[in-house]
Amino acid sequence: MKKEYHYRDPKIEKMNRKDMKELQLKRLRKTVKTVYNRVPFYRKQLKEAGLRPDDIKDTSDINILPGTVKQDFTDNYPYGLFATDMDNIVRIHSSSGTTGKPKVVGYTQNDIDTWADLVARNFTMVGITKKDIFQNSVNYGLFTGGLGIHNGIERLGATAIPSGTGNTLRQIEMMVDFGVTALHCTPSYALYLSETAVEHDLIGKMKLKTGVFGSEPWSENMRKTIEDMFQIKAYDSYGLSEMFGPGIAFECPEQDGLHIWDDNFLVEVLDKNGEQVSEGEKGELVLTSLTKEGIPVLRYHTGDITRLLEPECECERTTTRLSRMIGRVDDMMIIRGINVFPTQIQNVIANIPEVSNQYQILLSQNQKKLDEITVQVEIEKDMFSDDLKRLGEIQRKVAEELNSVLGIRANVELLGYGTIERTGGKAKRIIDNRKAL
Ligand code: DLL
Repeated sequence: MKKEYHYRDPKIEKMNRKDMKELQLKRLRKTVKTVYNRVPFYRKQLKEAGLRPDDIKDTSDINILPGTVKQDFTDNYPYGLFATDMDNIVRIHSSSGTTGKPKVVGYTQNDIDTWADLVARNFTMVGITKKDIFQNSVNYGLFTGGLGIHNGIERLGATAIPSGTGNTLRQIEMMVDFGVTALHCTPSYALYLSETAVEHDLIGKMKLKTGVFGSEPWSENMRKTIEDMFQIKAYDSYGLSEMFGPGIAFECPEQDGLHIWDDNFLVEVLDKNGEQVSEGEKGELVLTSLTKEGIPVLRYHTGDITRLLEPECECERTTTRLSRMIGRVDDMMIIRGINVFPTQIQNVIANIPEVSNQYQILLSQNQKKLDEITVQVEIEKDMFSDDLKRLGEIQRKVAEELNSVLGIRANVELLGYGTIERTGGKAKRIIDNRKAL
């Protein structure tokens, strides 16, 4: 018999705001005390700000606490932010940035358990049960998406298939042969898997019902495409290594915003001046961990842009709710004065049937040192690539749509179907050639 765990606690998921704030305050005070006593980096910052743990009297006092940024992880590489002896650390994950040393995160056994509970809680929310056969098609290794999701599947009691990435046709065959009902991977890999399944006429032989996708930004139109191709429901899953990994925020069956688990994280969405935005407004997601032991983190500036939604959800959960991630602060392009995120471009091309969902953005400078943007997009498989007149029409259509929806003038290049590399990891969408000049 599979052991039953109490990963699901409706009392917590639907807790009233007052009780939740009390729980958060208790946990926040404990977290601040721990980092003050055990992490020299935080102790120094708190002392410089003239703060002691007892100064935290209310969750709103969060805004007097110092913040943490990605650079602090690299500066304290590898173990400088750990709040416990290595004897208590049972696992390490790491996530590489584009420059410098990777971020290293450590987990106590309690952390591994809390994280597995969170992931299992998310899966339960979208109706996945221990009867499901769950394929995890992401890289198993230092990336948190492999073991993090895997532990959640096992915690739930579902059957885990740790298929990893690569050999896409074999992945599809496994899904058919093993009767896979739930799938986790990046949204871009989901597209590739679905294209391959359609190509080999295997969709009809699948039992897939639920897809859980995350680790990179994706658009609403891309969701529709994946759902149509696989004939499933597709849910957005958000997370980051600094806060355990996947399982931090997750959609419910309403597919209308992500629930972020207030019993584990204190959530702020801040504008450029560091002020909390109002509902509906965009800002940077800033998170404070409330239950982590290995690396508790105060006010982590995730670099992810989201919107704060009204907390009331049809599903009756009372958590803070966020829109899907719009993009990263560092991925925002300013093109002739207009702010554009890759997801917005993705959303436009996902609506044009003549082109595939795969795209790349090239940034360059012209002779006058003005920024130029080129969007490379693949024509759909069944389009004839030798009909130049038709290709010209498609090219113009993409350019016009980008112009009318986003207000940007972009060069559009059409590529043959399958030209842009498909990977099981995070897709690289922006190639910035400006730095090379
Ligand atoms: O990507 C953890 C994860 C694994 C999440 C599997 C979901 C599924 P990192 O490698 O540390 O951790 O990257 C974290 O990825 O700050 C976001 O910029 C981006 N990201 C993660 N999920 C989403 C999402 C994992 N659903 C960084 N939408 C984050 C948009 C996402 N961006």
